[in-house]
Amino acid sequence: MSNENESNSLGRMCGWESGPDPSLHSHFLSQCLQLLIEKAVFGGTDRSTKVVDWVDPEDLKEKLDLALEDKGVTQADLLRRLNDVVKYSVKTGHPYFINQLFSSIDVYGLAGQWVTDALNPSVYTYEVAPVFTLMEIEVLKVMAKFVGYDQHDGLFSPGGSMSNMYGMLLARYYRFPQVKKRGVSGLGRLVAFSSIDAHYSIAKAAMTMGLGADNVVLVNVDDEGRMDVNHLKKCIAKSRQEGGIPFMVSATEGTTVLGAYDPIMAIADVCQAEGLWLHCDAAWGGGALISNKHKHKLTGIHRADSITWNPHKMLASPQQCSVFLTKHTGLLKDCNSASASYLFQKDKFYDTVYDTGDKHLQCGRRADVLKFWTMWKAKGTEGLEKHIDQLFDMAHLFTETIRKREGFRLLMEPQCTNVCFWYEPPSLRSERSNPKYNMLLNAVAPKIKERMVKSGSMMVTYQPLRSNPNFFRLVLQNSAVNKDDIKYFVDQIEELGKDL
Ligand code: ABU
Repeated sequence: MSNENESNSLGRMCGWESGPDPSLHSHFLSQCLQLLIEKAVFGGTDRSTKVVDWVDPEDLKEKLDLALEDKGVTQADLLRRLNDVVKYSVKTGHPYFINQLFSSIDVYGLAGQWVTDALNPSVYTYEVAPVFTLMEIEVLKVMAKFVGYDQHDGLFSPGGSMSNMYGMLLARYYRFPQVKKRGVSGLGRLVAFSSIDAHYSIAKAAMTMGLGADNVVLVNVDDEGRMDVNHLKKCIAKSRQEGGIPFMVSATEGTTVLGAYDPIMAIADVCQAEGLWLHCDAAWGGGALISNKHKHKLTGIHRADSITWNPHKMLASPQQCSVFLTKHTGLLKDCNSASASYLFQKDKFYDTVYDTGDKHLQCGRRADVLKFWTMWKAKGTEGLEKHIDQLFDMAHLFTETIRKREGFRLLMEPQCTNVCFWYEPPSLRSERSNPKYNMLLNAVAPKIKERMVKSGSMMVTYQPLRSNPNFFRLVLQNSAVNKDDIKYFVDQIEELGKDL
């Protein structure tokens, strides 16, 4: 910050008082907002700026002045530190950040996030969060309509992993309600099924809930990464023969790496015949439900007993915003409530049906709904649909671009906005029959990634999968990504890798 700032109120020590005082804090907060607007929001999304200002960890520790000391610093010093936080953080809103299943800055979502933080609510009772309680009910209702549920319950949770665990919790409670009081010891060996490409949170939920990760049976996938339903049937039969008690299947709608959509209708038929709970992890691919053009990918999702759907992924709401929905009304509360008398008093002066907190695992809970509601209100459903359609259009353009470009090879036809591909440098193009070819190709993506991160030119992730050597996964949730950007990604990967 400038010297001029040092000479006004920013030059004072921050002080120990926590209450806001206009004469002490107004200018400081304005400066913080200015920093965020200029350097994080607009600076961080400007194509002429770097996605990341890479510094090795030991050097970054030095630059950040992280030590916490007895004496506080001045407001000007604090602003300098916050400036460094912005400078050295990855600009995940940048159009060239296509590294994870979240990205972009939605300004309306951000405004909602800022309002949430200024109000600092905890959404457990209507008495402390009246607006957010009603807003959650409304947003869940509209999302359930997109799913096709004719009755629903739901909640906002801190991420897709937690939402998936809610699915497993309800599945177990639905079949064995005694678990709530008596615990797991008398239940036998419960077995869940998901595909080998499912998110690791299914295994984590089983670890956390006392089932054990080995009791999540990983079902094979077909050549396009979708759950093999015949193998699912065999796995269920085998598990029963071995004394297991199958109780749920978790289908994935938009797998993390390949973006595959498991066949819901066929899986739902199996679950119906076998008496199993069907959970759909649509954390990533659920966004397609908003698009008339792409919602067919999730045909049959209304048959799921429960669903995970993360607006912070394809719908590009700010982190974090994960929704759990179920068609079984009242089950969340029956399963999770503990009736704390200091929060959920029955003799309140208003209708305590609006004290929704007891159906959650959390007590204190951030109002993740506002950022998403603000975006939706601003853009309308039509705006959200255009956003989704643009993502699929750009993923298609990228696919067609690399299909025609020498040196690029698709791993498979994309189903979602994930596009998985290899870049083969000229030196490898005549080596496909070399027994070391896969080993050599495996080293290409990590090297290109290192170069792109160190230069800050873009960020795209890579991974191996089964016998496939490391390949890139482009993934789009940022509808600011345009045709020029698509060309830039291809050119950039070629430029960084052509000499390898
Ligand atoms: N929840 C899955 C995120 C992993 C990824 O961004 O690839």
